[in-house]
Amino acid sequence: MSVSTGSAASANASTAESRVIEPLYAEVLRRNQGETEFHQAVREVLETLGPVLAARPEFVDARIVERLCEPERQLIFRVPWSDDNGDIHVNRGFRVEFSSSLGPYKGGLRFHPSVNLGIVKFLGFEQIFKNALTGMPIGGGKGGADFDPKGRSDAEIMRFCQSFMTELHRHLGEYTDVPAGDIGVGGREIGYLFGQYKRITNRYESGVLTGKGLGWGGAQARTEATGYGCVMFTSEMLRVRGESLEGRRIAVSGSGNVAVYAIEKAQQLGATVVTCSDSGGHVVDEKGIDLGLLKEIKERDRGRVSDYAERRGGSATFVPGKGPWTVPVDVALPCATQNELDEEDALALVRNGVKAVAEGANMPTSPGAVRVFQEAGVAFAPGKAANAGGVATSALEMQQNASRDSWSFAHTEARLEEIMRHIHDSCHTTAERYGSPGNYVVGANIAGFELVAEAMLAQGLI
Ligand code: NDP
Ligand code: 2IT
Repeated sequence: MSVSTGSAASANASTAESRVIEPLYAEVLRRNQGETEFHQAVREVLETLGPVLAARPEFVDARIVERLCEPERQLIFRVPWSDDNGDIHVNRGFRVEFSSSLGPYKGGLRFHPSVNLGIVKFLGFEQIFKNALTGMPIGGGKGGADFDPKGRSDAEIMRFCQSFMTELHRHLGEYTDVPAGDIGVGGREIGYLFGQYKRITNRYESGVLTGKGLGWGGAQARTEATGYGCVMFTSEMLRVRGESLEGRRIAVSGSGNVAVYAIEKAQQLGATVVTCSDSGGHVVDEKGIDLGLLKEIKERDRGRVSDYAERRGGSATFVPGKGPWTVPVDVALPCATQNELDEEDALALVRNGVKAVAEGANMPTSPGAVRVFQEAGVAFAPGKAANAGGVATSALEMQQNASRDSWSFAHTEARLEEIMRHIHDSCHTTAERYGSPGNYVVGANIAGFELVAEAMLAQGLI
């Protein structure tokens, strides 16, 4: 495929924008009212597709973008459960099966009180392009519930997961739809969900869920993969600029699965992570985060980062109520949740000399903040590229399940590294090819879109 360059190309791209993209976005707003995060995710992708639609009119004729903005299937269901006192609660469960062009629907489940249809759709939409970028045979989907796991006992979590799966199981299958974890869903929840799926279906179908325990079908390095992959991607961005992570100061937000393993890999590569956070505030530890202590508090005790400051003693302070973005650092890795880093935060980071920002979370950086980074020449990696290591390793887990095999940690981590390098390079070269060198947002969106669009064209009007 060839792409025309120069002013003719940009004129074509802006024609495609006004003829195709603007009316399409207006239609997305009209049909999905109130779903602000979904609007934001769609807008960010549409804004970058002008050049590829100008170069490939067959994508426009086949209405690929319109079809991609409408999920293939959306499921919403009641999840009733009883707490330890016997009181009954009713939550709302979701699974949005967005695109199966490249493989079975694949994407995590989020349990958080903020979950609603718009959030699940934004996550599912992003997942289509992210999963395409991995080069693995996986389509895009996402799900979850507006259930708040905080403060719930193991028995309550188990009953909730069982009720959730009692409804969802009929829509899943290793060739159909394969969920995994996300916010509020980790190894414990995947265990309860898998157990209930197995019981209802009477099938030991390992490949129906990923993020399983290592003794029963889980993959080495899946727990670490998202955080590790995000740091590997950052390292590649710096390498292109003739720099490295060694000796760098890093800010990580969040202290969950993605954050903890981003910290671990950053430390392995010789960087110092000086801050991390949770929804209560952030800790600053000038000696560098003590990862053993953080894991004990977060993974064993399900505690707070304020406990970290207390237990760490002298070197750490807890700052309640705000994110970590005013701490001077070279690299920022937002690894908590959507829209957690706004324009003001971005300006503070730029003032303090930040060189690279990579999204471990999904859409943590507001559109205004992305602009601030790009205008300041900061290397910026969008989540659909930088956090794709998690889902890529899920696909490696599915591969092992399909062949009833299990690989070593070193082998799996090496595969992850290869995949992250491949994603980096395809974003980088695609951005260059379409006239936006160094713009990883353009590169990720177009590279992911091209793969999905080609498959949709080949598979006919479905
Ligand atoms: P966890 O539940 O393990 O951790 C989430 C962390 O983010 C916690 O520290 C939590 O703090 C914080 N957080 C959540 N919501 C908010 C909020 N509204 N405001 C401030 N802080 C918040 O989730 P993960 O680490 O798995 O997920 C983090 C991000 O990474 C999400 O955006 C997720 O979609 C994305 N992601 C996850 C992947 C995975 O494999 N797990 C793969 C790719 C992306 P608190 O405990 O106080 O709520
Ligand atoms: O956002 C994500 O990519 C995830 N939560 C992981 C999805 C998966 O299927 O591993």
